Amino acid sequence: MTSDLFDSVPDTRPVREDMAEGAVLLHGHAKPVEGELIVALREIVAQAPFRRMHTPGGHQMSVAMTNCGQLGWITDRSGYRYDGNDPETGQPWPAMPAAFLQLAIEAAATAGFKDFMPDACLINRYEPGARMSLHQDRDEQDFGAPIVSVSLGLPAIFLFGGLERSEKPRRFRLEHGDVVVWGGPSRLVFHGVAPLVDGEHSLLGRQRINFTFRRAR
Ligand code: MD6
Ligand code: FE
Repeated sequence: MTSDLFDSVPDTRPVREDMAEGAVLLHGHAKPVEGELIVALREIVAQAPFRRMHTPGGHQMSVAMTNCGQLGWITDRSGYRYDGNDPETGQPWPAMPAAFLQLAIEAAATAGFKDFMPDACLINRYEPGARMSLHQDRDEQDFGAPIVSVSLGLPAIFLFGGLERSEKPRRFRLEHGDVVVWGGPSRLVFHGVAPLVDGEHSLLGRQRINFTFRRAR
């Protein structure tokens, strides 16, 4: 590891940034465990490869997805839902790795949500141009639990709106290692991701990976 002062641009962002009531951005929070996360991700993807699912309206998503944990989020012509099995293989989703679970629980606690115990982790892969349109996460049974979102790889612009779709979203840049935790009054906020700008990340290449941990049931 080189530590030439002139090699790196100092990171002057605050560690903790409040986005809204119940929503906090923890800058660089996942960086200390980036290696463990990436190794575990490779194992998951070997069992349950990324795939581009279809919305109920028949559109193919630009973001490719897979899951780990007891439940996985899926979408197809019949709707959005959680399922214990991967529809591609009929097998249970890969187990949630300990490093994932620990990070999610610890980040939630740091943000003030003490008893978060996720049973689902949706894994999103964005290649250049991929985007996620404004949506609410409302396929979970209990909106009392927060969502923990971990970003790795290329940076993205996260669109963070309000409780009505019409509210103009604010833009937050999410970089490698950033963690967003939201719940409480922000749990049903409309949000999305702007089209990914091409680039090259030193660990992950031309892609952004996002994990969202939820309590689905
Ligand atoms: C993404 N994230 O960052 C998409 N949803 O790739 C989400 O849709 C999301 O980051 C709920 C809570 C946090 C999120
Ligand atoms: Fe979402």
